[in-house]
Amino acid sequence: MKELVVATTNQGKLREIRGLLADLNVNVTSLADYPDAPEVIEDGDTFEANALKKAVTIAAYTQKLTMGEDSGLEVEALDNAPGIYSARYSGEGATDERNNEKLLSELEGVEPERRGARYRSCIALVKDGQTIAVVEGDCRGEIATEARGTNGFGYDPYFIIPEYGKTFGELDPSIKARISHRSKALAQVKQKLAEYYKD
Ligand code: ITT
Repeated sequence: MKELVVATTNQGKLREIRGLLADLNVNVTSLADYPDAPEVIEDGDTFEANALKKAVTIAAYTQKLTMGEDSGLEVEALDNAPGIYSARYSGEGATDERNNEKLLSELEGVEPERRGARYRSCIALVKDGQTIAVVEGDCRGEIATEARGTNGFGYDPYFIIPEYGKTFGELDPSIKARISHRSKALAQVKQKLAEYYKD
């Protein structure tokens, strides 16, 4: 079976990517399957630079087709923070819970109409030092004032999709799989993967 390595340690992200690629008949592995892989230092200034760095570093190590995904939350009232720092927003030893606490405290007193935000996802696909694709997707929402629902991961219990009036924490994962930043980026990657695998 064909293998696609996803250069991630984030289980929430991996679960979504596996679900979205399920129809491709590809064995989707991750850094959990390559415990001795080099650590990727995310020192890029953009989602794209970090996604590429993850893919290039891990492709060089595995010698396999590798996907790097870098994503995050941009909040308008916070000048687009936490952005590329979303995973480590609360500093050393950051967890989803602490990141969410920090987000809420930064937005304390900010009225609903100024709580607009978007998730962004950039995905890079690399094999043998060649960049096969670099694509991006986004998803607009608003930041809630309290946690709602337990689905998803990261900031999802606070990320309201206005069209549904519900957070990604409350919405069924099948809806997130249709409209999320990651699903929009992956839809473009899937076209490249289909071409890549055609012979
Ligand atoms: P890898 O680098 O190992 O892939 P990571 O968690 O460090 O894992 P990122 O650097 O791309 O990944 O940071 C992504 C962060 O953005 C993630 O930890 C969440 O805090 C947030 N995030 C991204 N997509 C999200 C989503 O769909 N739902 C909730 N939070 C999300």
